[in-house]
Amino acid sequence: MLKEAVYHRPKNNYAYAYDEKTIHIRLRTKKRDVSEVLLIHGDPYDWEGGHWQVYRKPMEKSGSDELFDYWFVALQPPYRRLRYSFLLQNGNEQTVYTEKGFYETAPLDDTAYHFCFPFLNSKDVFKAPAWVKETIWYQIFPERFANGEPALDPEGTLPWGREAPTPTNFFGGDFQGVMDHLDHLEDLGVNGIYFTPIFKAYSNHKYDTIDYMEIDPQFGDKETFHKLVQECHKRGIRVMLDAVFNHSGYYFEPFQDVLENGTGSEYAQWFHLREEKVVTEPIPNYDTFAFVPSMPKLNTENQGVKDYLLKVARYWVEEFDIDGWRLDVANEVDHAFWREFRQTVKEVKPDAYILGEIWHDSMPWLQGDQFDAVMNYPFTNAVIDFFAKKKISLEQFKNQLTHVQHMYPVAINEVAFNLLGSHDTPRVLTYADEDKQRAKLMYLFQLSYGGTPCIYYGDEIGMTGGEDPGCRKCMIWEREDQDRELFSFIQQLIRLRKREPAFGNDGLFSFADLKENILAYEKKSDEQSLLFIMNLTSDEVSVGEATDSRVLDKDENSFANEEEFTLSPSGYFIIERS
Ligand code: ARE
Repeated sequence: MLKEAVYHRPKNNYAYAYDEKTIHIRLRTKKRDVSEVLLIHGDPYDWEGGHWQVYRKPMEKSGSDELFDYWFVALQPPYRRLRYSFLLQNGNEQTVYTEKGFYETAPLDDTAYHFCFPFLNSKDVFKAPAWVKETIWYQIFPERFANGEPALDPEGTLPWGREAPTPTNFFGGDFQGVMDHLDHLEDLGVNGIYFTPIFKAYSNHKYDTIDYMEIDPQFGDKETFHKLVQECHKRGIRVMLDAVFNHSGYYFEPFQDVLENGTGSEYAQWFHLREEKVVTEPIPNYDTFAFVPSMPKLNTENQGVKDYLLKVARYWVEEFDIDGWRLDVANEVDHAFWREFRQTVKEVKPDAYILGEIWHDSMPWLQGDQFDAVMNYPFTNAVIDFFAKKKISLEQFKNQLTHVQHMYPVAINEVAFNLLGSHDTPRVLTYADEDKQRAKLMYLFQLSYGGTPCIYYGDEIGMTGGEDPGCRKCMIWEREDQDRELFSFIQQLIRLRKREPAFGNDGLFSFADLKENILAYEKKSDEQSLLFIMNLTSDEVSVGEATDSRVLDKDENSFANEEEFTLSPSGYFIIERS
């Protein structure tokens, strides 16, 4: 056994409270190195006749990545306290892994040897809003969704969709446009909208805020926004806004003051200035987002900045009843600020969703005191690299996805924001070389996976587009130019996710080994067991299955008996096992 590969550390993703009664424990071992793991556990104060009362519970292998196997067990300690170690076995080999190292047998005369989960305090349980698990998001880039009120168009607005998007051009999308098309969203079946920024800003993307307390005039006013939120809520659609708190825009008043008065400005401490006089060229002498001079980084340690931004955070929730905040460049802002942010928002609306934009491992922000979830780009990358770019093998895909699953506690995975693309990436169909069948398999995978999936506007009707700004084309509203077949396909998947118990978060995901090069995975809930099979090879493949299974008929949306399935290239089956 390779002891060097064995790893466990309480809290974080290895030992955490799943709910008020349940503790989840995970262990990592070298891949295929250990055949059985038992959790040796007990209450630290439970001694009888000089003997510590311990119990053994088998752990299950919950998955493997490239180098490691992961083991899992859930338990409900009666007094909510736990000391534990791991008994690892492989054939005749056996070792006990404790907090103090490895032993031949468990040192049961002293609980100090063992890993410690001191107490399951309710307050520490990670609790994301329950509704998020049932939510299917739709991301709208407001400038490009629909122009419903031409009177608001900024100067130089171009005719809708007539030209390619550039970093600076405008097409006049607005709130009225969104309201005019809520039927489209309802028809698709989504029940959450994530809007990229809507506050007064200079650019077309609005990530360079001028005033966080105002709606950008090209979109409408507060009244229109209020109406929009209400219209969405009437249809059971939640609304999430983008909070760009890492930096302001160039025309944000405090920054204008700083440009004029340098370190003498009353707002000097709101930013990170490096010299008395502030210059933007050749490179800015103040901190910015990336090296973008028009995005000066805000000093979120400064009381004035904090007061202002927290007021903003509260205002839009309290006055407009929004349901969530997506936090831009979330990992470049200090943790203390986000803790206050969470308290502020949850005070007004306890079940508001707080979603950080972080593309990397985000455990430090997901301890329950800052975010509810992050944009799950590691999921995105694995799916894109496998299905669309064909850059990684099936084996590598499984490894990567299993790795992502084990990066976070289960409760966090259930609300992870699982996207295939966004306004920052090429579109799904473009990534897939416009191979629609492949794109369909990606949607099938995304929508049958846990978490909270998000569809980027226009992807559902087959829009294409490369890197920013290519991915920000105007939404196509002429029905004859929309791919309605793709729309129906995604609509159907959303229906299944809502209807079939194991399709969404209630189904426990696990990969299945069916046939080489065939992607197969199971989703199991108490009520249902579904098997998903996809053929990503360029050959026809036949796959056998028991006759008492029911196959999801793609056209009629019903189940029928089949004996053996032939999968064409990019073909798939969803089977309900009885
Ligand atoms: C503009 C140009 C781009 C150019 C960029 C940099 O359009 O072509 O590359 O400038 O000079 C907003 C606008 C963008 C605009 C940008 C700057 O939407 O169009 O780009 O402002 O003016 C990292 C961050 C992540 C960030 C991405 C873009 O970690 O937070 O970069 N995403 C948010 C928003 C953006 C927004 C901003 C931040 C700024 O979602 O839309 O941009 O407010 C790797 C890294 C990640 C990296 C990721 C993408 O995986 O690990 O850290 O994300 O790639 O680059």
